[in-house]
Amino acid sequence: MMVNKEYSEIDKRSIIKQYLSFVDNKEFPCIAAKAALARRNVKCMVAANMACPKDDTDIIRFLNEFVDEFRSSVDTYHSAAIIFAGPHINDEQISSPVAMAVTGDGSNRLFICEKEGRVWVVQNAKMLSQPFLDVSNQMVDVEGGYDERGLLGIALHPNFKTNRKFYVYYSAPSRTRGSDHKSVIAEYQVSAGNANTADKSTKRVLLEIEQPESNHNGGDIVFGPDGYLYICLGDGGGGGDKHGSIGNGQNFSTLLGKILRIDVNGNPFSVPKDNPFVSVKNARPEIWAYGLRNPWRISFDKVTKQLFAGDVGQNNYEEIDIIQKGGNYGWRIKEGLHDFKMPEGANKNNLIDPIHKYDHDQGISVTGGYIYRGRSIPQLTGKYVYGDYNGKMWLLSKAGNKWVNSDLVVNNKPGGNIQILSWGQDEAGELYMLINSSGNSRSEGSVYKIVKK
Ligand SMILES: [Ca+2]
Repeated sequence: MMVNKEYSEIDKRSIIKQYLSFVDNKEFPCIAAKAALARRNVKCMVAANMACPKDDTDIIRFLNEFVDEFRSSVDTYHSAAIIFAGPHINDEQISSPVAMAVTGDGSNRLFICEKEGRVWVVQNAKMLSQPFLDVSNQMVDVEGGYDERGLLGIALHPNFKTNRKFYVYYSAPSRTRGSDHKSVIAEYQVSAGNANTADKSTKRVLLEIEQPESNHNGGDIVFGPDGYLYICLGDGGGGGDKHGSIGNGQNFSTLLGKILRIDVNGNPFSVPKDNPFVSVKNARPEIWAYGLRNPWRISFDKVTKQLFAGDVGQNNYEEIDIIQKGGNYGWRIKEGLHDFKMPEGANKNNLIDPIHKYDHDQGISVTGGYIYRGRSIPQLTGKYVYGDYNGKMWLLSKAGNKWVNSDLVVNNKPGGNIQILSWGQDEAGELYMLINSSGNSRSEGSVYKIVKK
């Protein structure tokens, strides 16, 4: 079914109403497609041929054609999910909150990582006065404003409730020639006598990765539903994946430009036997997926168990990927869907395209989020909520085998220039947005909960 331009001057809104009423009457199963159309009936600028779609395939094709046409003809549209942010957890003490973890022990505590090296506990929307952990003296000096190094990730052991173990990713000084710093994955335990303090004497280093540049460090660490730890590493930085003869993203002998999967219950860790490259010669066995530039924030959907990643682009395209075992996500062969710089000998077959990409007229650096699985905002259920460093927020809705993007409209979004640094998800599946607000002398960090209006 084609968008019919002959209709472009007639009452477009009524066409859409007819279409939706058809959908309603037939109890059409494609709820996502219907919702996507509904969101766009506020300002309709295109007409559509109203021959009735007969099945899911038709409605999805109709929708995709409609959406493409619509996007090129209209500058604003509205999301069905009208929500707002609050309560404000903290405005004074946190600077650059970049990661959040929850315990799963029913305490509803949030562990918030400050890039400069401290972890704070938030309980009942109040931040405790003493940090849970401070690793700043083991780190490189990190700028509070723009610096891609720092305390970048935290993950609590699946058996945290009984073994009190957790893991952090931070940027430490390196004496290795050619290194700017090294990424460290370390284990700690919570103090036996105080659930809100880490015992620094329990530190155990699992992995150290030399970093040739200060940027593109990935840094998110997340336990999968399989109990293994997934670790994000960028391509080594510097721009254009320029290190080595073929860059790092397509090079199996380095952990850079990859998502790793390890078993933390080893000495210092072990590699799961079913990792995809364990029997490939000269390949690092920790690799789970490759061809990534700077995976910045990953998450597992609580229901489908799929792994979502935001992969930060070079100069033109940001992307969202669903990460599969052994998958090649294309960098530096491609940036988004477009050719970038083909490394000699690289395999350009079987690249996995992003489920969504956007141009740099929309944003500058993607911040991967979560599939919403909370209860308080049913309109968001099953949708991937994410954002950009420039402060924009979107959601991706699945329509057939495609993901359709729309603006996430937030009622009382914090004012001024905000940078979305990260997202969090609590035990109940509710979402949090971790931001910096610039404009002051120091970057002020805040954590917002996304709640229903
Ligand atoms: Ca890619």
